[in-house]
Amino acid sequence: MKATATKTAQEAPDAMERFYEDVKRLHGRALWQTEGPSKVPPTVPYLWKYRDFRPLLFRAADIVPMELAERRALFMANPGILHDWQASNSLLANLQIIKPGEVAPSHRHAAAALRLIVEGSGAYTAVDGEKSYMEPGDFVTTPGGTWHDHGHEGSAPMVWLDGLDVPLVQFLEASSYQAYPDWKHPLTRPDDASLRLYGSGSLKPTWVRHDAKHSPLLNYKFSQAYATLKSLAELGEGSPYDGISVEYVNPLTGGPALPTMTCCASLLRPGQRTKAHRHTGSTIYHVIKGKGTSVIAGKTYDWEEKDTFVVPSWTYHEHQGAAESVLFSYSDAAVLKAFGLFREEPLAENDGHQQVTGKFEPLPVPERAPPTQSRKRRV
Ligand code: 1HN
Repeated sequence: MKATATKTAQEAPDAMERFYEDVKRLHGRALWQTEGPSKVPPTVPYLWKYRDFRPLLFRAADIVPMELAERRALFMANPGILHDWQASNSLLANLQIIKPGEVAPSHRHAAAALRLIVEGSGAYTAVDGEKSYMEPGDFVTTPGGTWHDHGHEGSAPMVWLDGLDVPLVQFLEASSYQAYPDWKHPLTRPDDASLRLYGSGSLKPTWVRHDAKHSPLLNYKFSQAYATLKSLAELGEGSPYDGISVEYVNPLTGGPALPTMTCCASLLRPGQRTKAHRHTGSTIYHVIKGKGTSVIAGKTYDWEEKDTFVVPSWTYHEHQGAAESVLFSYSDAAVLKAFGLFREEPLAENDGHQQVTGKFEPLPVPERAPPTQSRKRRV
């Protein structure tokens, strides 16, 4: 008996097979059977062209009634994630169209949402009883758990990008959804009240209280963000990796505007090229203005105004503006930073990678010991 117990896996394959079967029967798994954390992430870099999506959105506006859709939205689905409609492992990105006179009904969900306005004006998002009127380039928040509906009081269809943390919330099995019993939640506060209370960023009204985890500001106006970026551009190049880049923050705490999503606007001066780096967290970029190129994992993506693209976690990327460009981005970095999981590193010169020409030469894979039977995936 003693001799059998000290035999290696190679010497006693039948005993190992029987052992694994016994473990599996109990819904157990031996740690050394799995390949551990080396799972390849499914998110792949991808660019969605607005010029391809726009005709589909307008067709949807013609043929899909609001009563059927609730939100007339087309998802940008990552080609690496075959089983779902998500843009990355943690984030959704979709384009939504609303026609003049329509109201998309009130509902609330645990997932947080943001809007980045793409075209049109005259529509509002109402959040917990406050209307916020939206214009192109505005960044509008719908924090998790808040009642929200959209209505359009303008004269031409309006389109925006929705960004949501739905896949993350689903992964945590923390999802919830509730439709408002009537189509429209009542209005309880003056229009754009949060903008008037908190829009200055540095002057805080002394008499109001806001204890929620999310920013009290519902609309970060593009006019203000752009003026700030232009003024900062006069000071220099900004971040080596993102250009002249600002984060949309909670004016009360300096933290992220939404607890789960880090949202930024970055200006690239004409011809400005950033250095390549990689960091944890998947990021969705949307081109508010301009045109240029990003090199992601060694492949070149040519973007123009209103396009959307995704940079997966831990993937080298760099940007170059062919004209003055403004990129909006949202990522799950807020979550990673809160839990010590955010890591960042520049593309080191001479480390075997070559990202700049669009060719990607990965580091030589270090020699590893050949897998023994005990390291093989058996399930
Ligand atoms: C949602 O509630 C909206 O309220 C848009 O406009 C897109 C995608 C998935 C789940 C909920 C909205 C959404 C969504």
